[in-house]
Amino acid sequence: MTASALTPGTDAPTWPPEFATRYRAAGHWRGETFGGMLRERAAAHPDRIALVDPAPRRRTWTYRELDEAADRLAAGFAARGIGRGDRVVVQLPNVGEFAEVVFALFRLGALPVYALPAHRETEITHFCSFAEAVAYVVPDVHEGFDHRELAARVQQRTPCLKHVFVAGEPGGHTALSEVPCEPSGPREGPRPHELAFLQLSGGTTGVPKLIPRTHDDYLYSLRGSNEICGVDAGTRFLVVLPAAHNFPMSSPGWLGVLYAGGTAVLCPRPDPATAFPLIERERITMTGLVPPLALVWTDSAAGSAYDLSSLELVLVGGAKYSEQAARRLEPALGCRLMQVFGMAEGLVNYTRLDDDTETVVTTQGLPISPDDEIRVVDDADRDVPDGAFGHLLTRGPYTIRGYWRAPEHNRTAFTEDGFYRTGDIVRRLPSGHLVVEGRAKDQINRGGEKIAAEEIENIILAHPSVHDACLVAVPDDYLGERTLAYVILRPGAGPLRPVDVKRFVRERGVAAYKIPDLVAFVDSFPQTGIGKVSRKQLRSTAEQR
Ligand code: OOB
Repeated sequence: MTASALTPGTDAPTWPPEFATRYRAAGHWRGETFGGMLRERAAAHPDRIALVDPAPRRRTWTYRELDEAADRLAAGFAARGIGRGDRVVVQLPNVGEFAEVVFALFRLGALPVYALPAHRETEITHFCSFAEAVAYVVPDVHEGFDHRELAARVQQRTPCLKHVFVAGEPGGHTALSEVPCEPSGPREGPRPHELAFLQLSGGTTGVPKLIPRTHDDYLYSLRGSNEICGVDAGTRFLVVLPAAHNFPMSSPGWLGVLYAGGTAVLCPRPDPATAFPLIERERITMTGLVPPLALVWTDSAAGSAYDLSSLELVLVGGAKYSEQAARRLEPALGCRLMQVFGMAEGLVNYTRLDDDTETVVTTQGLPISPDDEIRVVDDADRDVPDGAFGHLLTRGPYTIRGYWRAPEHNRTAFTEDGFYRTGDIVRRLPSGHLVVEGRAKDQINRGGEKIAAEEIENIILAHPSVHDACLVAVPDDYLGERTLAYVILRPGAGPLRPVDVKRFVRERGVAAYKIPDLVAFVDSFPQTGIGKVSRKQLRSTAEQR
C-alpha cells in the first residue's frame, strides 16, 4: 500500500483508505459539506445575523439571506456554464460578496482559488493558467488599484478564462450583481470527501503551489478550532486580515464563526483607526492578528478613546510573536491572548484558554486534534528528544497528503509515509507544546506575509544587467523579517541602483510585499562545501549590516 492514494478527479494525493476510515470512525469527518452547513444553519436560525460588511454603508446578511444569496448566485454561475470541479480565482477584499461568491461555488462543487488582494499580474496569471480557471472574481478598485484593468490583461494572456465578474462597477466585464437568478430546483452538490477549494501555499519555490482542501477535512479543523477558542453563537468575530487567508478564514476565522452560528464582521482595513471604532460599535468579542499588527494595536490601545471592553480573545499568529510583545497584549487590550501556529497545508496549533501565562507567551501551542501526528526530526529524519531543535513533520485528519498537480514537488515536500515537511524548526516540550525556533525552508516571513526567495530571485535574474541574485531575510523590530536582495552584476553592465532593481520587480507585476526592502550589490556569493550558494552565510552577513 502506498502512503497516499490518488483519487480520480481530485488531481492530488489524498488520505489512504485506512486513514480515512479511522478519521470517520473517530467522528472527525462527519460527512458535511459547506453548502449543507449553511443550509442547516439557515434552517435552524434564519434571522440571526451571519455577516456584517460595515463599509461604505453598513450591510448585513442573516443566515437565511446568505443562504438564499448563495443559491441565486450559484444558479447564475451555472447558467454561465460554471459547474462542478471548475476552478474560479477569487480575489476579493473583506467585503460581503466574498462569502456570497464562495458559498455559491461550494454549492456548485466549483473550486474557489483564493488569491490575496495584494496579488498582481504575475501571480494572478499563474493561478489562472495553472489552475485552468474558467472565471476570475475581482473588486472594481481596491486601495487605489483598478482590478478591472488587471483582469483584462490577465484575460488576454489566459485563454481558458471565460468570465470576469466584478463586485462594483464592472467596466468592460460582467457585474457580479447581474449574475444571480432564480434557482431552477434542487442541485446535487459535491460529496464531503471531495475538494472544496484550493488555498495558496506560502511557497518555497519559483511559483506558489495550490493546496487542495476537502469539505470533510476543513470542516473538522473549524469544529476543532471553535472548541478550543470557545466560539459559539454569541461570538462576534472581526475579520481584520485578508479574508482569503487561511488564518482569518479558519483559525477559527469567519468560516468557524458561521459554523457556530455567530456573527462575522468584515474589517476593511487592519489599522486601529478603522478597527477600534468597529470593535466598539459591533461589540466584537474575538479577532485574529499577525504580530506586527498586534504590536500596533497594543501600542494604540492605551491612548484610545474607544471602548474595547467587549473583546474577550485575540489570536496572534502567522509569524513568530516575541515573548516581550506577547506579555504586553493582555494588559493593553484587556482580553485573553492565544498564540496560533498554523499553515494552509493543514496543521494548526493553539495555546489553550486554560494554559498559564508563561505557556501562552512562550509557546506556539498544541495541535487541534488528538490524531495530529507530530514528529520532530534531525537532518536524517531521525526523531530527536523533547526539548531539542528539529524539523517539524506532520500528518493528520486535516493536513494534505500532497499539493494539487505537483507530483515532482510532492516527492520532496512529503515523506514516503505521508508526513508533510513543514520547513519549520521547532522544539517540543514535554507538555506537547511546540516552540517555533526557526525555518529550514527558503521562505521569508515578512510579518506573516510569506515570500519564496526563489520566486523573487527568478524575477531579478531576468534583468539584463544581472548575473545572479539571492534574497535573504534581515531581522526587523516591527515586521520580524524584511527582505534583502544580494545582486551580482554582469561584467561590463551599466550602473544599477537599488531603486532600479525594486522598480524592475514591481513592473513585473507582483504583490508589493514581495518587492525587496533592501538591495546590495556584491562581487560574489559565499559558497557551501559542495559549491552551492550559502544562504546561511549571506543571512549572517546581512544581520551584521
Ligand atoms: C499561516 O499559514 P501560512 O500557510 O501562510 O504560513 C505557514 C507558515 C508556517 O509553516 C510557519 O513557518 C509560519 O507560517 N508561522 C509561524 C506561526 N504561524 C505560522 N511561525 C512562527 N510562529 C507562529 N505562530 O501563517 C497560518 C495559518 C493558520 C493559522 C495561523 C497561521
